[in-house]
Amino acid sequence: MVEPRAGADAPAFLARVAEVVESTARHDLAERPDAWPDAVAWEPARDAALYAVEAGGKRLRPGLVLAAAAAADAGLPDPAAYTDDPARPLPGGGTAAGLIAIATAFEYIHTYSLIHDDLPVMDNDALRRGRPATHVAHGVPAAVAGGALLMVRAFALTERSGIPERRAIARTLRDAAGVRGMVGGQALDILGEHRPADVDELVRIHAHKTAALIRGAVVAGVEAMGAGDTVRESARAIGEAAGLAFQIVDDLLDVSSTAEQMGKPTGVDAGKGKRTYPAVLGVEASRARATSLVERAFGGLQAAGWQDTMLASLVQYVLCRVN
Ligand code: GRG
Repeated sequence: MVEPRAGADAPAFLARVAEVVESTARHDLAERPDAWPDAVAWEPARDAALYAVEAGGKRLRPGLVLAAAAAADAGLPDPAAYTDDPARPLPGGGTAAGLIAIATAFEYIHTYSLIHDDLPVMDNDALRRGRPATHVAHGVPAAVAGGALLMVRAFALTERSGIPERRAIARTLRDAAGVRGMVGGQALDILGEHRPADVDELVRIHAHKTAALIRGAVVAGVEAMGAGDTVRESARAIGEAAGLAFQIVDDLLDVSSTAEQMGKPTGVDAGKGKRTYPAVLGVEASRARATSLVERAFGGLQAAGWQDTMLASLVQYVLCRVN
């Protein structure tokens, strides 16, 4: 059996992704949408949105868009080819710049969810990505509006990406972000807080709340390459397994890491009545489950012939990350 790529190159790639996502966001958010009613309302929302995007983060979701695209692009070993040359033509039509716009759209949806998740009416967290949460730095109204702005601009970026498959990608993004995905999972999570959960319920919550967007990022990457149903299904299965593993590792890091490492408070899930994998399964069984999900993703990578790609490195990174 061929060993999947070990993942040591993932952090350097994600650092490069961070640069292009931030530069795309700065350029995009500098432009005032025509529909925005007046500059008084626009500027606080834009500033809050930019503050949240520029605060950092691992940039996993945009990294997955680019890495999945590269895997479907005749197994291009290094998706930095896209970040280094935005004019690079893609096999399915469009250019690398369009792919970067779609990657940024996924980061926008993720960042909006973090802004809203931290609000006093939700998790009420004051620290995020190592900085005061957006509502702490910019006030609650601007944080709510900034999150909404990112959600809307995600679809505007997709629409304008020039990628021929952008309508299919917009559907993938919508399903990943909406009630059939992240919003639905958050609702399930909030409505059930302080009630005991079994493992099936945990999987249901996190398949929607966390895994849907990660899976969507992998699917969107191959869709941008004009992939057919078989490749799309491979991407979906890999993204689903990686996304479920990501949340388990997140829960484990809440137990084992410091706030400095994570850039957000740790050790707080239990006190908030959250249903987490370590609480339901214990630490050892949770780690074993995350490992087995990543192995499942590796099986999918190998079956697709993608074991030596950056996508494989990012899947490995999901398990080995320390923040
Ligand atoms: C109103 C019901 C309702 C929903 C609104 C707020 C919201 C939508 C959804 C919450 C989704 C959420 C915050 C899921 C958690 C996913 C997760 C584990 C995030 C951490 O991701 P990282 O570690 O963060 O990739 P960085 O900062 O590195 O980008």
